[in-house]
Amino acid sequence: MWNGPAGGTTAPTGYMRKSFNKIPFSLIKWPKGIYSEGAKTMGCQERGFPAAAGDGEDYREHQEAEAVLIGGPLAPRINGMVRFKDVPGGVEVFVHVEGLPPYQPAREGRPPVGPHGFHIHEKGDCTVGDPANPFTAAGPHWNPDHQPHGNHAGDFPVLFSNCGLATMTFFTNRFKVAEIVGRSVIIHENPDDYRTQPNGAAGRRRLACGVIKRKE
Ligand SMILES: [Cu+2]
Repeated sequence: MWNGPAGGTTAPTGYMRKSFNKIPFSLIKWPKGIYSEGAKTMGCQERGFPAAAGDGEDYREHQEAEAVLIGGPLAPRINGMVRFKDVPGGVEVFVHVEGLPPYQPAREGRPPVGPHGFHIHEKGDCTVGDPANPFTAAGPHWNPDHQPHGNHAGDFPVLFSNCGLATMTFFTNRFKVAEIVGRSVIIHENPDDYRTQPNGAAGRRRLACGVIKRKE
């Protein structure tokens, strides 16, 4: 539920919800070989991407998962959905979140509110815990290949709030859906700097959490 800006007009929430549910994943048709030269120079072919994207993949094994994001005590108006779909060479991620807090610039040594750090965290546990520092049960960023922060498999682009609404679609070749089921997605209060180690300034306080569940 998105209540609209204070004293403002009501957003067409019903419309957004309805249209969101109807949006299919925009299955990318990877033109064979179109990226192969670039991939060679970038060392991406060891990962089987993208020249060989889809080659040898069994499409019957392609999976989908979903996390319903619920705001915690610091941002109770947040609700949203993240969908994950296996596509050739990786996963397509589709995000729709409403009720994000208004942007506030950093001032007097306090960090800004928004754009919002956004990641997969290790544990699928959205227990609120301490209301002043919620969702710590979700653990750290999911980082299966021990990369520095900024290159964690679970490091996602930040969410920009547009009067509380953020939508985003992106592709990642860092995992398949089967690897993230049972983990969680977290929205943070602050932006991610993508470099503080291990994930210090990755948007400290946690606003919303959702457990990633397989979609049948
Ligand atoms: Cu995070």
